[in-house]
Amino acid sequence: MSDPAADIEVADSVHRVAEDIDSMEIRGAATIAAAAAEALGVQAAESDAESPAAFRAELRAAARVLADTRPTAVSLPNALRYVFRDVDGQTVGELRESVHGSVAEFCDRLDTAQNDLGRIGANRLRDGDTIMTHCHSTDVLACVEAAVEQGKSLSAYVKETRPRNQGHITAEALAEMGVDVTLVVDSAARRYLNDVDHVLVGADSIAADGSVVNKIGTSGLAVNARDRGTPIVCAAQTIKLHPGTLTGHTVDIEMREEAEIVDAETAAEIGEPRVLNPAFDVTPPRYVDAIVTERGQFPPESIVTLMRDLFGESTTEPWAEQESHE
Ligand code: RI2
Repeated sequence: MSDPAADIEVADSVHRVAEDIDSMEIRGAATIAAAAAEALGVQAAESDAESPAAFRAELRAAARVLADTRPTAVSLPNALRYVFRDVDGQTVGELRESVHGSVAEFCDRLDTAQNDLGRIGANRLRDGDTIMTHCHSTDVLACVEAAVEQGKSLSAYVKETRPRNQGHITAEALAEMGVDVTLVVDSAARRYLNDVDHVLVGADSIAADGSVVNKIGTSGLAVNARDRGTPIVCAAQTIKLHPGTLTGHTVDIEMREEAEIVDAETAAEIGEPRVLNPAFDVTPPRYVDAIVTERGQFPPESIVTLMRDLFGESTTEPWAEQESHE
């Protein structure tokens, strides 16, 4: 039996965005969400579908290509869901317009949410405080930027975040804001936690029980921070809330290539060990002091109320519908 979905045309530029997300040229949960939404806009612009049904089928196929890239950051399917929710029209032209409108509105909301979240997170930070960061999170940086704009002077221990060293991006961004930056290897974090007032991390997904799914190494940092009595705060827009976890689904943890950890030659030299490269881990809610969103600050255990408000029980994937010849 032939697969009707295989005949559906997806724009080359959508495939390129998907490849860039997969290879982490485009990375960070919020950035991935914006890129995926914009890619749907490009699909709509470049489509030469002759019927509304064909146009919709192409849009679904484009969304599937994007959704299949990285499994952990729920901002990606949440972005696709958002765009699909508002697509409406009787003609291809009307549908195209409505995709563009929906994408623009989504990207505006992302920017506004990050600014609002930043102002709320900044209230936790006092003049002279020292933070510790893990990985690179634009939601975390928004909090620091807002605090700096309020005239607060801050210092930061920045964990390098093996294997991809996204800590370097954070170090550069914080230095540009005028923060006094110290870069440390991941395993040095505990040594410096006594000098730290707040651990600030982002999230790729937040589960209904308040667990924070974030870059590998977050959970160890949180346990150490709790041991030292240092508050750990997660900055995450509501697009990081994982609606599937309301109905018992778990969050997939992305496993990446061995080569990110050890090259083939070194692997051969050291006896070809099995290599595991999980990109994320899960920090249980008891190790998290607060989740800062654009809707306010929440204890992790109460995030479920916000999730129900925002998503209900809806976990639909409109792009996953079976294709048929129309
Ligand atoms: P923002 C990143 O994942 C990090 O885990 C970071 O904390 C998270 O996305 C959120 O990023 P990756 O894409 O949305 O580097 O706050 O694997 O920018």
